[in-house]
Amino acid sequence: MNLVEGKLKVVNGKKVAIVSTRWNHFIVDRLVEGAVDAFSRHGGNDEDLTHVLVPGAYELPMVIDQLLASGKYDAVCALGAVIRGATPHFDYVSAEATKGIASVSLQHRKPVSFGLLTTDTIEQAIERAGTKAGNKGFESMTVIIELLDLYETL
Ligand code: INI
Repeated sequence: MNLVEGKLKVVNGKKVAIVSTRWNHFIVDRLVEGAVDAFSRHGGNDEDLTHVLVPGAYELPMVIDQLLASGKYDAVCALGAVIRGATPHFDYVSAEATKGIASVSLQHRKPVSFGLLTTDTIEQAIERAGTKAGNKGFESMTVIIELLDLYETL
């Protein structure tokens, strides 16, 4: 049996963009720190990493689309936090962001990881941003690193 899998080592020269939201920046900035940490600790060079800020999660897909259409990036790590609170806005924003992120990845045939927290409370988001449930930004970047290597093989 042939096993095909990606290695957890940054493929040399691959350009990665982190796209993160200003919304909930107190939490999302921790995800960005985790993603940058994962990139450098898996052998990535600082000059191969670009950070792009967008207003909110709703804008993630359209900006990722622009970045991938430019041909300058091999993969995108999308980071944000949509927190339910007391508004139905949550459902619209999180649904559009989720669908859009999956869709741009398929459309451009490039890895885009889903580092968007969708939680009921701020506490749940904080738990996933470098406290008791780890750091989803770090995890999202390790997914990108694995997929870049896997796509090279495929
Ligand atoms: N954007 C977020 O990234 N997180 C949220 O929790 C959020 N809530 O709750 O409304 C949010 N809304 C803004 C939205 O993403 C757009 O930026 C805005 O609607 C303008 O298009």
